[in-house]
Amino acid sequence: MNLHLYFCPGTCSFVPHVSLELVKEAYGQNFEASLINLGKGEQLTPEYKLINAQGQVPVLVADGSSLTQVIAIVNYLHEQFPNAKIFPSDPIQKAHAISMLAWMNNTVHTTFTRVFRPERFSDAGSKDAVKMVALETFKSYLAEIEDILSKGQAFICGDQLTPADIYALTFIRWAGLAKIDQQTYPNYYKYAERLAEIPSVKNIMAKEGIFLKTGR
Ligand SMILES: N[C@@H](CCC(=O)N[C@@H](CS)C(=O)NCC(=O)O)C(=O)O
Repeated sequence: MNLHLYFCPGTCSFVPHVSLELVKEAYGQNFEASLINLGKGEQLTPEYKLINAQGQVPVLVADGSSLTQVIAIVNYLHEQFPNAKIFPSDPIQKAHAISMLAWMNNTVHTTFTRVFRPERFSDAGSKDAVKMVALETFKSYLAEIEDILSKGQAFICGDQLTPADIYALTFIRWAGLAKIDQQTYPNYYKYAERLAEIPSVKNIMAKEGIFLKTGR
């Protein structure tokens, strides 16, 4: 089948990018990946808007059908390629993993968007305040993740890697980019180091040209 991902390095599209690598490892199913440079506004071109009218990455075009939203994409890949073990096969464990992923996507991520692009959520006079409040809220979410990981489990939802882990890795990278000291979260950082050595994750980090350590 034909799978084509539109991604931007280090953004949330990293999550389905790693899922596609798991599919490739398990099934030998290749995928194409096209880089959309968000910094240059390539997500806003008329050509890209035909692929995703919302002007965002990720998009997965699967046999001509354009899928958007991280959760929908990774769930589709899991259903289509169960042996890639993108989610646990047990329904309740899978539901827990989707719950964690949804919190990351609709709460943690959207908070960080206010740190990175406060001008979209404020007028000129309130931009710095919006950014400051969002930064503190984002840190509180990082602390929640640190708390989960301090309990000694291998992955955020137990003993299996899920897309929530890849999102967590994305957030600790974003933390460094926002000049938050990544070492404030020692269990989280050690876990992220371990994740970055998993072959599928390592391959996609190399392909996107991204590193765990960001900021100073
Ligand atoms: N809820 C969306 C979030 C997508 C999203 O926020 N993508 C960001 C990159 S992390 C983006 O494309 N931003 C471009 C822009 O906002 O101009 C999803 O799950 O796909």
